[in-house]
Amino acid sequence: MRAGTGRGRLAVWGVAATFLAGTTLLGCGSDKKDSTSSTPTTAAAGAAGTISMQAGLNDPKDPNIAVLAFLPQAVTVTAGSTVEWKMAGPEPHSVTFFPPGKTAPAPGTDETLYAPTPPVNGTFDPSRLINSGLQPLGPAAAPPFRVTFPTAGTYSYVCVIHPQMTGTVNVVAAGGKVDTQAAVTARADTESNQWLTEGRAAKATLSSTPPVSTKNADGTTTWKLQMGTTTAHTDVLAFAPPSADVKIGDTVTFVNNSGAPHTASFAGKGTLPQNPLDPAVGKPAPGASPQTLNATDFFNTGLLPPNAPPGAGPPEVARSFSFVVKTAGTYTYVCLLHAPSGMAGALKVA
Ligand SMILES: [Cu+2]
Repeated sequence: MRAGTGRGRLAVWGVAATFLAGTTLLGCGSDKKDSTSSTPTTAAAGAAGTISMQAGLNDPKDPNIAVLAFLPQAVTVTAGSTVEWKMAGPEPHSVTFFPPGKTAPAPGTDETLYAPTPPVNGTFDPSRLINSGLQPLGPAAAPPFRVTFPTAGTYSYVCVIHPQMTGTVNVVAAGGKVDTQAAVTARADTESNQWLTEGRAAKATLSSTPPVSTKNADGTTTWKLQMGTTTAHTDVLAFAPPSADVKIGDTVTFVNNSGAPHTASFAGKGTLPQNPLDPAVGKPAPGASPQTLNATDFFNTGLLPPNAPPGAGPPEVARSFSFVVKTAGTYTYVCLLHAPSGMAGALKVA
């Protein structure tokens, strides 16, 4: 139930790179050594050129913090110019322009959008879907997604798995006032710094919030562990607390109050599914709640759905998974979707 309907869809929703990709940043203030804009294009007014920007960003100081924004949010270019979006990862994103009369469906409801819509790099046509698909889907940054805009107009786009990620390309006739690459990079820096500050503050709050515990009639305790948090412009991909001390016989409840789907998955002596599309990712450990933590085999909450729209998601019970811990030990776990962003934790049972 909790992860039943739409499990397969959710599985691809949070699709993530298998390894932590080395991030190459376009406009991150925390990484001033900007590899992509060392030679700013001086796109003089009226001249068509290529403008380079960034789709999303993981904090170079803390990969748990994923900026959910196009950097910068808006660009203005001359008709005939090309805009390229860098997809550094590890969190995947899309650059998707919907044709008139169509809007982005709710995340996870149309898997066809996760694949690119050919031609992947080409000329913008406002009458059709222009879609990068989710990128990157592997350990390395994806090649930039490029679109050439022949006609003046204002064109909006979104990321199909992060509805809060929206952007605008303003295309003006030759001779109009347009952005230089330097201006675009500067705005990307300003915006990314702002969102990183927002995400870091949210993580600090999440990390400093003590776990909620409830005393049970039989003397045991039920511990509620949080799976990430979400702000207007970021996802914090971290468990809270990252390491929890509990006693044999206690109950642990993972609850997802964030805006992204998550799992808490224990490898035991086995191995974890590496591919977020693996059906095992979405499959919770079988049995009635609360289950018992299996100390030796793969043990999974399955995909717990997000509390989205913020605060108006499914009831908490549908976003939770509970189990009793009966064997002493230290048990590490990860989110199978966000392990590349360092989403991991430990339970210490004594
Ligand atoms: Cu996750």
